[in-house]
This record gives sequence, structure tokens and C-alpha cells, in this order.
Amino acid sequence: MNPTIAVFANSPDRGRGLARDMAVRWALAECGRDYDVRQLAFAELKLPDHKARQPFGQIPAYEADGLTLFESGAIVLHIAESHGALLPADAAARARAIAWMFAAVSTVEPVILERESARLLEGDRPWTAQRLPGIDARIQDRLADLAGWLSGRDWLEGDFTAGDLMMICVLRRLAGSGLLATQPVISEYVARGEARPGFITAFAAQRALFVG
Ligand code: GTB
Repeated sequence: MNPTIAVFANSPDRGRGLARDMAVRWALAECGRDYDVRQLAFAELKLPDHKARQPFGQIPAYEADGLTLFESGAIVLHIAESHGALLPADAAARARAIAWMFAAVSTVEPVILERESARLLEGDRPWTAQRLPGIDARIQDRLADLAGWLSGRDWLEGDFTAGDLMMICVLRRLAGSGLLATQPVISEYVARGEARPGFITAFAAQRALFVG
């Protein structure tokens, strides 16, 4: 049976592949795996039925072979491990790839989310204009360090791994901010990810659900 991913029925990202089901779709596409989707309206997210799958009432959730899983990073790791893909066989190299998955969600993403919260949730507050330059500076610091690591490399550790997949999904949330373009090494890295057939397949599937 195909795995099932819980996704937004009509994603607020307007089909730009920015919501977190994208990482799960991309991982499955990289593994050549078909999947079904459970489309949820916003109101359905917080109902007990969905909270039994995702305790915080969010997307994505993943169901396969009797397992129900939440947290996009954990789902991607599970997909990689169960398909023997997206992670190196060598234990040390595998640990490094997994470290980059954590780096994506716990070192790079928080400053990006801080920017989104300031703009989208507190955009009308008087302090937001004063906060944004500091937030952008913290993002620039992360991007500069990441660019330093990626310089001369196509991917974070040798071949493309789940670490790259998670990192590129996180970085894509800066689309439209102008910040990615300040580090060509990073914008080229993101473009390399977006050119992968698995990304293209996943993006098209996510976009197909957007009804405007
Ligand atoms: N840590 C969890 C994970 O990685 O799985 C976080 C999941 C999460 O944040 N899900 C969001 C959600 O369900 C959707 S993806 N939110 C509803 C809620 O919390 O009630 C985040 C997202 C939303 C919208 C855009 N966008 O419009 O561009 C991009 C990303």
C-alpha cells in the first residue's frame, strides 16, 4: 500500500512548495515511491481525528505500514532509512548527513521563522520595523557560514543526502526575501536542489492542489 501524507487541501503557500509536506513529498519522489494524500482544511487540523496523527494539529503527518509519524524531519529520516536511500551506507558519513538535517531545522530555520513571524504575525506592530534589520543580520550570519561550508562543494557531504533535502527546503522559505541572492553559493545550491527530478515531481504534485 502507498504511504499517505496529510497535507493542506489548499496550501497557504499558494503552490510554491514552501509548506512542510514538500520535504516529505520530495523524499518519497527521490525514492521513486508513490503516495496518497489526505487533504485537510484548516478547521480539520485541530480536530481529534487529525491530532491523533499529529499531536499539534499540523501538517505533514505520515502513515505507512501501521506507522503514524509526525515532524517532517523525522518523516524524511524514516523514509530514507526504510528505502535505503538519501543517506550514505558508511556509519560516520550517515551521522554527518543526519547532523545536517538537524542543522537545517534547529540552527538555520529558527532565524528564518523569526523573520516570518515578525512580518506575518506582527507586521502591524510598531517594533517590527526596528526588529527586522537585526533578524536579517542573524540570517545573513547563518547564510555566510553555510556558504563558507558549501564553497567548492555541490552538496553538504559528498552526494546529495537527506541533509541537503531538509536544508534546501528550509532555505527556500527565504524565496522573495532577497537574502538568498546575497550569497550566490547558496542560491546556486538551492537551484541545484530544485533541478533534481525528485524535486520537480514533488513540486508539481504540491502545486496541483492549489486552487487559488
Ligand atoms: N515542526 C513541524 C514539522 O516540521 O513537521 C512543523 C509543522 C508545521 O509548521 N506545519 C504548518 C502547519 O500545519 C504548515 S507548514 N500550520 C498550521 C498550524 O500550526 O495550525 C509551515 C508553512 C505554512 C505556510 C507557508 N506559506 O504560506 O508559505 C509556509 C510554511
